Amino acid sequence: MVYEIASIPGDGIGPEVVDAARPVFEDVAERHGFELSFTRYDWGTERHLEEGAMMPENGLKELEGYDAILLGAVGHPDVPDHVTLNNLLLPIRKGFDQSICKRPAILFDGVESPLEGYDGGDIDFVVYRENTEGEYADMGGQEHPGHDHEVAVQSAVFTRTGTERIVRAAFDAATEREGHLTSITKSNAQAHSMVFWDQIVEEVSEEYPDVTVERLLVDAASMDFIRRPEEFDVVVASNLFGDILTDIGAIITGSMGLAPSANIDPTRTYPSMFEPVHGSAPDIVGDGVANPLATVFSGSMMVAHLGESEAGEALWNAATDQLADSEAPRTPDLGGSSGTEDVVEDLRSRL
Ligand code: GGG
Repeated sequence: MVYEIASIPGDGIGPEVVDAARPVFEDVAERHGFELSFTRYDWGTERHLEEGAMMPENGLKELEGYDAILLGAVGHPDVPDHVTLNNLLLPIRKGFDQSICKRPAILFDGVESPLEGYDGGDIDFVVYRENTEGEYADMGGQEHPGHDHEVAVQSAVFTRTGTERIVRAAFDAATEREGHLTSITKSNAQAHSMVFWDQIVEEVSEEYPDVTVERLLVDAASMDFIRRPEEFDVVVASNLFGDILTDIGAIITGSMGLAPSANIDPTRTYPSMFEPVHGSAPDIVGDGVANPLATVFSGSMMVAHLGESEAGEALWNAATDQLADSEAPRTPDLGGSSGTEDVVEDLRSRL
C-alpha cells in the first residue's frame, strides 16, 4: 500500500522539523509493510514575498487527492500573521472541512513540567477544538479608516452542525477513554453563541449517560490547567479558546516542541492535516536545534489515521522511549544541547 502525503513544511523551523522527521516516517512505514510517498510543496511566506500569494490559486484542488497533509509552521517576521494564517493554514482547515482539531497534552516520563510536583504520567488530557468556524469565521469588516469613528467588526459564527459535530466527537473520545468531559465557554458574558454551545452540550449529553460533564468558563479553565491539570481528561472548546488552551497545555507538559495536533475531516471526504502545535519560531531558525518530536507525534497520529495503527504506535513509543531515557539526545527546549538531527538519528535507532 502506498499513501500519498502532501508535505507543506512552510516557514521558519517548519522545514527543519518536517524534513528531519520524514526519514523517521519512511522507516516506520517500511518496517510495517507500506509506503509513505511525500510530495513537497514550498508554500508559505517566502512564496508570498516573491509571488504575492502563500499558495497558488488552485492550491486546494492540488491537495485534494492526497491521503493526508503534513504541515510544519506558518509565520514570518516580515509578513503580518493574519496574512500567513488566513492564506494557507485556515483555507486548508476550512476548505477541507477539517472540523475536528485533536490536541493531546501529555506529560511524558522523563519530561519536566514547569509546574512543581508533577511527574511523567500525571498530566494526560486531550483538547477537542472546533476548527472551522467560531471566532475564526472570516466575517466582518472595517470602515471609515482614518476617522475618529473608524470601526472594525469581527463576527463569531456558531452553527448547530459545527457545534454538535465537535461536541459529539469529544463525547465519543470521553466514552472511549472511559473518562469525563469538560466543556469550555464564556457563556456568562457571551449570551448568544456560548449559551447556544452550552445548550448543545446539554442536549448531546443525553446520548452519553455514562460521561460526566463539567462546565468551565475559559478564564477559570486557564487557571485550572495550571492549578489542577491532572483532573482534565477530554476538553471541548471553540476555535479560539481551544487554540489558547492548547498552548497552555503544551507548556505545562514540558515544551511547545512536544505538542502534536490533528485537523480531521470526520467524513474523510478530504485529506486531514497533521501539524505540530508550535509556530515558526523565528528566534531559532537555522540553528539546527528545533525539536522534531511534535512533528513526529503528529506523524504518528497521521499514520494511525491512515489505518496503520501499529506503525502509529511504534512511532509514538519510539518518541516516548527516547524522552524517558536520560542519556538520549535532547534539544534545548527540553534542557539539552543536542540538535534536531541528533534526536532524529537516535529515534530511528529505536524504531
Ligand atoms: N504549526 C502550525 C503553525 O504554525 N501554527 C501557528 C499558529 O499561529 N496557529 C494558529 C492556529 O492553530 O489557529
